Amino acid sequence: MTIAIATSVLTGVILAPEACAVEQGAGLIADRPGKAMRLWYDAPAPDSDLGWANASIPMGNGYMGINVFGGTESERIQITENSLYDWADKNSGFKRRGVNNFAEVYMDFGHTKPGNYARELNLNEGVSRVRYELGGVTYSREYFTSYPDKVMVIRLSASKKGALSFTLRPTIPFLGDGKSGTVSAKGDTVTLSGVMTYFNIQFEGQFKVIPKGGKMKAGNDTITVSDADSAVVLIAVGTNYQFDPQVFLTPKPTEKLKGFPHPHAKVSGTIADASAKSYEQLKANHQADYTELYDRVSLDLGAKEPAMTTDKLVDAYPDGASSRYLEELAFQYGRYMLICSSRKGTLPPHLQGIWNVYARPPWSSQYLHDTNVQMAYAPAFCANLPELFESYADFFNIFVHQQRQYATQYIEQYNPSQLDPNGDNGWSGPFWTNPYNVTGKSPVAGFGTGSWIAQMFWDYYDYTRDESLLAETVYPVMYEQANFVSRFVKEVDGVLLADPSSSPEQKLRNTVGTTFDQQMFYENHHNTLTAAKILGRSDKRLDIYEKQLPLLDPIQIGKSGQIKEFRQEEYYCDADKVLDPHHRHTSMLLGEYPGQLINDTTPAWLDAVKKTLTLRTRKSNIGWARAERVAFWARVHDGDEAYLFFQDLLGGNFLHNLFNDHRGGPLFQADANYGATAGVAELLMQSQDHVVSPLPALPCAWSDGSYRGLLARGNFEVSAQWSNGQASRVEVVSNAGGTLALRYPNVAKAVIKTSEGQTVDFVAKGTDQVSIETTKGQIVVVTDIPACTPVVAPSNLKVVKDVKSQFELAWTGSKDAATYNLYRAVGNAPDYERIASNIKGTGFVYKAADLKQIDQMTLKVTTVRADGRESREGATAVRLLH
Ligand code: FUC
Repeated sequence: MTIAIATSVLTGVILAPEACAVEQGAGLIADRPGKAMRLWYDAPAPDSDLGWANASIPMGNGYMGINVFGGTESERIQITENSLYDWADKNSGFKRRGVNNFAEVYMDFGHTKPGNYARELNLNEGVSRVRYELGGVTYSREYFTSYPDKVMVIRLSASKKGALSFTLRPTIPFLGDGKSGTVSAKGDTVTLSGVMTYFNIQFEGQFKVIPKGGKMKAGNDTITVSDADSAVVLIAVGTNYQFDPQVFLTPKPTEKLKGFPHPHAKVSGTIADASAKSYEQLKANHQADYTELYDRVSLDLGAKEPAMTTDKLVDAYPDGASSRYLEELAFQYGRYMLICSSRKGTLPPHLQGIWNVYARPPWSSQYLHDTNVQMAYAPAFCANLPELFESYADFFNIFVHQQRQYATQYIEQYNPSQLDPNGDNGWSGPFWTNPYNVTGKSPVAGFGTGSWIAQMFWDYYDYTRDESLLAETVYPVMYEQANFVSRFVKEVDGVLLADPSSSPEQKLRNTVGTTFDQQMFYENHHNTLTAAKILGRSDKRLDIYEKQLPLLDPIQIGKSGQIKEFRQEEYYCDADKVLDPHHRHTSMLLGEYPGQLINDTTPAWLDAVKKTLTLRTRKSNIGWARAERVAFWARVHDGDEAYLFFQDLLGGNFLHNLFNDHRGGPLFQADANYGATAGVAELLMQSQDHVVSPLPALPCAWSDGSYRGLLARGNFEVSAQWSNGQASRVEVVSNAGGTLALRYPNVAKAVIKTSEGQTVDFVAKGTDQVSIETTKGQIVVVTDIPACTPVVAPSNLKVVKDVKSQFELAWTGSKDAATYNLYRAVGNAPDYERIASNIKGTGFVYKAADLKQIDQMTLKVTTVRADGRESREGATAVRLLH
């Protein structure tokens, strides 16, 4: 196989690191460069809100989000700074005040009707470019946003000496309504400064021009460069916001930032530091930082860079021949967006990441914890960017102070007998926050939101296995969350339930023990206890968590064979008339994804997940819900069904600049961008039961390909190469040492060596799983994996002639069957017990002494092929005692 070499298409826009051709089997997958990935267009983005959402190019460094339009008469650069926040008015529809557009910056060139126009965003470099010709001169611009130097850098050049002239014109949008400010120019710098009054936010932006040749002249609020050879523009922005609990604990809005210094000194210092470096130094700093993150993972689905512009590529999907390239691009784009929007020391990504053009952004650009924040961080772990989570972890640690106060209030209100009079009641989960306020509970989502937040912290440890991180950052968050939950749950019929309880966004609210709350509570109690063991902690509360864990009753199977969302549900979605059977939220499945509760060791629950997903249908057109279902289906090993949702997302929700359109409008929400990346990662590699499984749900459409560097639990970096759907090579880098459990059909019959070619000892569990003791830094290479054709399962299982003490089963046979096996799972049991094997026909009469006592059981029949291999899937049916 040859990895495609990208060519510079039509435009002559420079394409940096090009992938080189690598023959199969030659060298490690892990040593190969990533494929050239870029978005490109032959026209600027239209100068409008629609152009912003659909066509502008997003950039960012955590300190600022940037949208570049690429105009030639006038360039427009829109800047977002996530702490610039207006008061969040209520009752005005979903477009509410919140994050406010920081600056609109124009560079006027007056270049009309240029030729050979092209602009691009190169994901390999984290650099954007514009290039066109006019009057025999080629004009070029290069843009990047640097995290280490905290600036945006723009270099403008012309192919002819003295041909570059422009006026830099920064402006403050939405002045007047709660926002005041001025723009003034002096020497080589334009300064934009003002106040957003509700929270008394002082803001400042500086724009420094460094021309080469020509003349420069400052006007009132502009700088004009004439007849220069080239120029560099540096941009730094800031506010007086600080990561300090005071922000959340001070009730009076105007006093939240009291005592924090005006950003002038900080912004001036940033500009001074950056301007002491050459353009090349700044670019090298940026690229060292950016590529260290971006280059960890590559994906090759066999696509070549298409000759069409990215807008046409998006419109052509899914029928176009270049669809694989768009799929690869979407995967890397989510990683790119997370790198732009989630950096330590800066606010985490909100609903729109770090990009907002409005005064009234959708849902205020808040942090919503009933799916959106968690989805933003889903790719951080599996797509090998774990340290980007620090942005959220630091933010959490300033708002948790307020959440502790709420926790005490709620225990007082809902379960006063469990109150700790000294206020040690843990923290309760917020539904939404913004940089200044955090709400308490909301019946829109249950208290499980807190444990879901804690799950991200657990994942941060589980994917990195850094014990000091566990002790300092992760364990306290999980432990305190378990503290709250342990006091909040109430005993009902022998189990411990959330009361009140809701399932996110469902209209049946304030009920008891929703699966959402119970699953999230269960996972956090479980993870807390695991962490305590690792750290050697013991105390009285841990004893309580341990006693409570088996009573948290996380999974209930309904009469349709589904995972119930509500305890009162019998058949799918019958708990109340207000419920929508096609709802975008599928929160009863979060134990399957992104959780770990439902996995390959709980096959009866996995089958119930599949049933639930089938009943939820494909009708929801919401971007993030489609992304989430890619992952849900991937975890039940149905890559083809998952792929349908991925296609729905790319074909139905992705805009020309690959921003996700939440539900038409277009209404940009970043969650599905991050979620698409995570979903693709789940198709290619999973490890929820701490067994590293390469290619667990490969769609047929991706018959050949390779990936490099996906991260598994245990801090194993996994690379794989496959053709005709069959893995030819798997490599695992053990970053933390420890036992590597690896699952792939026939892996125990493969050649397993170190990267130096030494044979590796392993313990086989059947033919499809091996265990290897690894040392830190060791690379395990698996080759010569004997091909395995999956066994076709039977279908259409039915219970017929049921007379209580016995019943008959009938099914449609499989072409692969030598015999069949029959299993049952009683009630809510996670696993099946085998009740018959070696069945020759396609029917079975089942008699058992206990049949009259069992109200509900799930039956499953599987195929056994002549070679002894059993089908992974089976046909299932629910038997109810009538
Ligand atoms: C949740 C979701 C919606 C939307 C909103 C911002 O309420 O249910 O689909 O993403 O957040």
